[in-house]
Amino acid sequence: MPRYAQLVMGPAGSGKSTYCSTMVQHAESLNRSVQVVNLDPAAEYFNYPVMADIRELIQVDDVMEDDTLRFGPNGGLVFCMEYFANNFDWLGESLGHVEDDYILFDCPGQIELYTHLPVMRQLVEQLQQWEFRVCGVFLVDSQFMVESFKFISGVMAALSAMVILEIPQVNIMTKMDLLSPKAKKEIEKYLDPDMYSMMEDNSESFRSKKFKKLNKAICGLIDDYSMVRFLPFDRTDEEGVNIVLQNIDFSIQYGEDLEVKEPKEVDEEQPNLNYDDIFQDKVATSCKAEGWDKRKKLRIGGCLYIFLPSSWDLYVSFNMPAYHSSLMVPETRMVGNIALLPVKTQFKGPARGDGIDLDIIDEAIYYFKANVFFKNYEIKNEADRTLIYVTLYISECLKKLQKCSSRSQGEKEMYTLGITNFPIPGEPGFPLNAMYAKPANKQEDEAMRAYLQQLRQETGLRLCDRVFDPQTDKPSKKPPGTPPPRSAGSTAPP
Ligand SMILES: Nc1nc2c(ncn2[C@@H]2O[C@H](COP(=O)(O)OP(=O)(O)OP(=O)(O)O)[C@@H](O)[C@H]2O)c(=O)[nH]1
Ligand SMILES: [Mg+2]
Repeated sequence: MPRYAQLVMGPAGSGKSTYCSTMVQHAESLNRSVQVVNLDPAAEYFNYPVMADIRELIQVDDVMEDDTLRFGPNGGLVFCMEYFANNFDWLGESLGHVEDDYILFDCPGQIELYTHLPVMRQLVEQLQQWEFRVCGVFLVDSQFMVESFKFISGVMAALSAMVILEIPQVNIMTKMDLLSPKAKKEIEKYLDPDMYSMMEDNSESFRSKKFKKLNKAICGLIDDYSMVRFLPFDRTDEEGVNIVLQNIDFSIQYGEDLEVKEPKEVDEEQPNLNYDDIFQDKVATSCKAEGWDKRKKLRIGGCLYIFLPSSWDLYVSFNMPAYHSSLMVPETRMVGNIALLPVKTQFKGPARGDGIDLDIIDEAIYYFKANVFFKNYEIKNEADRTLIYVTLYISECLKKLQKCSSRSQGEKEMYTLGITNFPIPGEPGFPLNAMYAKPANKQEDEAMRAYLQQLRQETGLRLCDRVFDPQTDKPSKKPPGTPPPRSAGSTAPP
């Protein structure tokens, strides 16, 4: 069984230790066990129980007081970390070997560790030998990121760690709770940055014209390869903390065995079963057994169910026919076996379709109520796969939106969810791998990610239009989509 680790990195004071204690508390609330190892030999205070502490091996103060070494604080720390790299046995003994364990490593803040010193890379390799799947979590303080040139240097620091460590990395902007409402609005554009337009908008804030070309080249490189994105982290916002944890879990495939269950075929031989009871019962017992906080999808004997918040009243009859997309035409582009259908949207991505009347998101919203609870949905063409993806995503959005008290809060939630790094077909966390083909190559991988993100962002925005009452700004609680009054099996929306 694999083991899981987060390497919590970032500049001094960026909030690494606070992040670790917030994550431990959050994991406890989910009934999950997450433990922390302090790897900062200069740490004076942290607010979490440690399973191991590097200061038992070596401390910066002792090194600085040593008359033969004569190090200052920074040199002393580097010495400690090198000593640590030569004594990984100490860590191995402290960690022991527990299957399925999940450990956060609270690292020191010296930036040299993530730019050119080999110790963090050696640590990663050692952890991998001990069967850990390691995710880098790079923290930057949001208060220092609200200006373009500071942002670019923050991005470069994060990139440097990515390049050195060569592991999945999730970048996080911390201390979001400290930003003023104006700064919060401002920072949104830095989370998933469009570097070219940032460069244009802020050209006067770059101090020297001399470096304009260089800055432009760096911005272009970052933008072209979508190399750095940030997730916001507000320690007071439980939902936001959960999004961060989910992103990291996806990147190290934590819980891949927990996602979709295939219980025994029960319904075929027993035609008079009460499906409602089976569904409720299965959801309740599975959620409890796995310590899940949700659960959204569940398979029972070949049927896919999506669990929704009860307040949305989205239950539809078990025998409701499934509705199919009418948008498949012969020249439709594909990514994997998903139709890359054009979408009416302002979000960037490969499928901006201007002037089209009805798009796949319209269809998915329209048929949502009917399709969300379907039996044996038969995929008739590649556009149906796009439809199913959007349908599943709508159910995720509704769970979030029902907790939002205003449209602006809803839009914010939808933005964050839209840019979340969900797994794509072929990756272990993707729930419908049996029906979806993984991308054939790197280009297709990039196109698929970009398309699915574009779909998510536009879907979230359109749901806000439907969910929030323009008069009261409150959720209207009307479910999106109503099954059209037509005969079973009909496929085209009006
Ligand atoms: N309001 C607020 N304060 C935070 C947050 N995260 C950290 N802080 C504060 O920022 C300071 C530094 O936080 P730490 O968690 O110690 O940062 P660190 O990255 O571990 O620092 P070093 O280990 O010294 O590099 C402390 O005073 C924290 O209370 C946050 O999300 N919100
Ligand atoms: Mg710390």
